[in-house]
Parts: sequence; C-alpha cells; structure tokens
Amino acid sequence: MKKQILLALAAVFAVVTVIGVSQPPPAAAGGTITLSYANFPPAPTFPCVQMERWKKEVEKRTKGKVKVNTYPGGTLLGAKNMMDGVISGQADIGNLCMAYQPGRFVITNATSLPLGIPNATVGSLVLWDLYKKYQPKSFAKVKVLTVFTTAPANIMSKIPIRTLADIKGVDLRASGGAAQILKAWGANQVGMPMSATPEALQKGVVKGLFSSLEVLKDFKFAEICKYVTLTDTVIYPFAVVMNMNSWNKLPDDVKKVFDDLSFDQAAWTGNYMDNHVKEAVTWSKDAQKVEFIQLSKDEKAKWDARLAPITEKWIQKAKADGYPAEAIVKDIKAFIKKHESK
Ligand code: 3IO
Repeated sequence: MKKQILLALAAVFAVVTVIGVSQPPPAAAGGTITLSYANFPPAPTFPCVQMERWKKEVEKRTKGKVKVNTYPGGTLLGAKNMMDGVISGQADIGNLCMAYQPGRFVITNATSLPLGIPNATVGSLVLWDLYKKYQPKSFAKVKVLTVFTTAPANIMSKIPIRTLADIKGVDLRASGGAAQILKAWGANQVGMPMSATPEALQKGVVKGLFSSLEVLKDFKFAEICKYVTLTDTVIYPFAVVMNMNSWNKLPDDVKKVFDDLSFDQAAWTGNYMDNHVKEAVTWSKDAQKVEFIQLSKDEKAKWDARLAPITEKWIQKAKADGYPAEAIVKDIKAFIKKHESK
C-alpha cells in the first residue's frame, strides 16, 4: 500500500516536472521576442541605415529569437518625443539626436563643443567612452544600447558664404552645440530637427543648414544648396535607448547579444558615416555642381577665434549647474587622442 502511494506520487511529480519544463520562459512567449524600434528621419538616412544594420545583426546573433520591427520617418515617435516615448513604452527602442534637447543631455552633448573631433568614427568611440565613464543620470530610466555621432558639420547654403561678412544675419538651421557655433559666427541661427529641415529649405524659412555633408545626397539638399563652406567643426551626438521594462524582461543570452553589440555598432556607424560623406561630396560635385568653398588661412583664423570662448563659457555654466565640467572636457580631449591614434 505504502509502495503504491509512493509510486502514484512519483508519477504525479514526473508529469508536473515535464509540464513545467515544457513551459517557455515568459519573455519568449511563442518562441520569439518582438521589439519595436522607432526612428525620426526617413529610411534612406544614416540613423535608419544603422538601425537596419542593428536589426540584422540582432536577428542573426539571436538566431531568430528576437525580431525587430523598425519604424523610420517618425511613424512611431518623432525627433523631440523620442526619449519620453521610449521611457513610457510607446516603443521598445528609439534613436534620438541629443542636440534636440541640449539641456537634458548636458554631459554627452559636451561632445559637440569645438574640441576637434576629426570624423564620425572617432566621434562615435569618444561618445561611447564618455557615456561609459560618466553613466549620466539623464539615461537612468532607459538602457543605452549604443551611441554614435555624425561627421563634423559644414555649412550648406543657397548663397555663397566665403567670409564672416557673408554669414552675418543669414538664416541658417542648426541644433544644440552646433547652433552655438553658428551664432558665434554671426548667422541668424534657426533651431529645428533635421526631419523638419527639407520643408524649411523649400519654403525659404532658412537659406541653408549646418550639419554633416552626407545629407547633401540623402535628403537631396545638393539640389537646392549649391554652396558648401568647409568648416569641419562639430558633430551631432546620437543615442539608441531601450525601455527599461522591455530590457529587464529579456533573457540573459539576449541581453548579452545586445551588450556585445554596443561598441561594435558605434564603430560600424561611424565608419559608415565617414565613407558615406565622401560619396555624397563626390556626387554633389559631379552630378549637382555644388561649389565647395575652402576658407583662406587668414579667414579660417578669424572663424576659429570666434569659437575660442565657447568651451570656457560652457565650463562655467556646467560647473555652476553641478557638473564636473573641467574633467568632462579633459576626458573628451583625451578620448579624441586615444581613438585618433588608432
Ligand atoms: C542627421 C539627422 C537625421 C538624419 C540625418 C542626419 N545627418 C546629420 C544629422 C544630424 C542632425 O541631427 C542635425 O540635426 O543636423
């Protein structure tokens, strides 16, 4: 009798165990984890190209366990509500340009001070190092999946700008750190996200813009801006962020895939941007007859002199707001040296 009871208990135990084991883990209901990824500019532009590359890598590295649905062109979240939209869970993942909310991302936006970031590859790795070192509070509510920057900004305009006298009072579009630079040169700086710029140029609200040159091709700005003034000044910093609940729900092996991709994705995007700028410049010269204006040595010295006070002013303000401002600038300079030498 006793033996029969024991056998019955063992049978029940076995059945429960089998059922228990056959249950999928909660995050992988149905076998796949589906994530939404929002982006603000149109699909052919570099923030969306890097998004598609990340999606492909993730789907490959997780062997199809994770599926990423991408939403370019502001179809899920726009340029200015990207961060809050991801925090509130309207999208699992979002790509944002930090320059559109300069006061919100003080530490990481310091990369758009005129400190001499030479290209997008170095810029992206500098931004990653800075993020890792300072772990800014502004990102406490999200998981940062990667960061990257544009190539240095240049002036694209409908009128030729060869001197500081030429730029004085001209309506030019820029955001964040780049906006401060335009103001210092005497332009009438107009702030708006890149996604609003094609219409502003078309309608004549602005006579040009200050950004990285791949937009000449990707937004077809070369068709309307026939002049480029080469300044190679500052970059725009970006971050890809994930909703914290969505992140916490992921199984450990998927979290590892995402973490392993962070640095790689920053380097890939920087490299893509640098090569794509070259292509866009060639196309603009050959197919669009855009004139590229090189400032003379004397003129360049005047433009640079206008920028000299910007970093010091930023340090004073950021220090007053409680940031270790001098250390941040020192670190950015050191990170530039480190990545430039590679
Ligand atoms: C940018 C933003 C969206 C799509 C392509 C882009 N190329 C450079 C930027 C930088 C930027 O955000 C800006 O506003 O100039």
